[in-house]
Formats: sequence, C-alpha cells, structure tokens
Amino acid sequence: MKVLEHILRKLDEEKLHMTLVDPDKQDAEKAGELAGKAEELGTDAIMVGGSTGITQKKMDDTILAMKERVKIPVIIFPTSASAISAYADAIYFMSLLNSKSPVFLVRQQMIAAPYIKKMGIEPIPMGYIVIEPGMKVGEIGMAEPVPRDKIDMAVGYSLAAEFFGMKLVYLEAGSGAPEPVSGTMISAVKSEISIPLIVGGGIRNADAAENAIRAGADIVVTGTIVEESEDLEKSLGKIIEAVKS
Ligand code: 1GP
Repeated sequence: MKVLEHILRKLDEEKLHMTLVDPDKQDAEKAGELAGKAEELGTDAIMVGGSTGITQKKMDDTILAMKERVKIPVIIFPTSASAISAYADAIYFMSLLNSKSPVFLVRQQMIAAPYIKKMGIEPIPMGYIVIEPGMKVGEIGMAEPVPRDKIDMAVGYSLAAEFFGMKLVYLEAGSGAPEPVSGTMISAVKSEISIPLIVGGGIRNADAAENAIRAGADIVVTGTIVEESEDLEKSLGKIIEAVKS
C-alpha cells in the first residue's frame, strides 16, 4: 500500500503522530535508534529532514539505519532538492506557500521532480505554511510568516493548498518555536478544509499536543523534544498518548 493511502486509512480510525528526526543532529546509528524507540512508543511515521547541514550521504545513511529498525513509513521532509534519498518510502512534495521566493514555491520542486520519478519514491503533495515565529525554516525558506492573529490568512493559504489539489496541509510554527500554532488558528483552518491538517513546531509536552488535537489537528509532529529528551517514554510517550486519547 502506498504511504499516503496508509496515512489516510489510519486517519479514518485515529489521530496520528509523526516524529521528525534531523540527520544533522546525530549519527545514523543514533537516528536509527531514535526511530526504533519512537515506533515502540506508538508514533505513526518518521519524517527525516532539517534546515541546514544535510548532505546526501547523511540522508542515505540515516534513512538506511532507520529502515533496518522500523516498519512504519520513513518520509523525507525536504528543505531543498539536494538531498533526496532513494531509500525513503515517500517524500513530502511540498511548496512553501508563503515564501517570497519562487525557489521554495516551485523551483526546487522543478529540480527534484525528475529525480523523484527516477528513484521511484512516492511524492505526497503538501501545502506548507509557515506561521510566526517561523524560526530557521522561515528564514531559510524566505517566508513571510503568517502573523499569529491573522487567522483568515492561514485559512486562505490552507484552502488554496486544497484547491491546488494538495493532499495535506502543514501549519508550521518552526522547529523549536517558543509557542506552537494557536488552537484558534488550527480550528479555523480545520473547519474550512477537507484535507488532513498537520501541525508542528514548538509542541513539547502532552498538553500542547492535546490542545492541537482538540482544536482539530489530524497529525501532530514533534522533533526537538525527541532530540533533547533523556527519557523518551516520559516525553514522547506522553505526547503520543495525548494524540491518541
Ligand atoms: C519542525 O514542526 C516540526 O519542522 C517540529 O518542530 O522541533 O519544535 O518539535 P519541533
């Protein structure tokens, strides 16, 4: 079964959690261990990506180490066309909808598309919207981050993603954001779109994950907490429990 189909079928039954691992933050062996532990704790997929320092080799080694340990899908969460690994199960084929630069809207995608086809990786079309503060990805992606109180703007971008035919919408506050996307924004977007809504950035505990789910997120992504936590059962485990409860 294809990865998108698998995600959509699972969403019919429950909310999902995805674990983001940055290949630049640890060696491949450790990344593989993290993915294995996250799977044990009930995460539904591993996303692999980061804003800086990603090479083809790091991507390949990290994904290979993960694939040795986990059965859940391993999905590339790309920053550019330069580090796409043939070993992944799928790639979020995403456009940063509120970037000021065509590079992140469609040019990197133009460069990557033929490679993705040749490698036979499943592309999952996704609208990616950076919300304030946006953090590093906002800077690198030359985003005009949606202000936290401009709810209509977030709704407009999300609906535009759906009308373009994208299969998922991702509201991103940025990795390590001091505050996650607000519940008000999540519920406004959710009530207008009919494709699944992913929310990430700054979700560090079970309460924040529960808030996002209650507001209407279908998929919650956490990254920083996985890299920083010394007790994944207490941190990530509780977050996944909150998503699933
Ligand atoms: C970043 O949304 C993800 O792209 C995860 O953010 O690292 O803050 O969990 P955190």
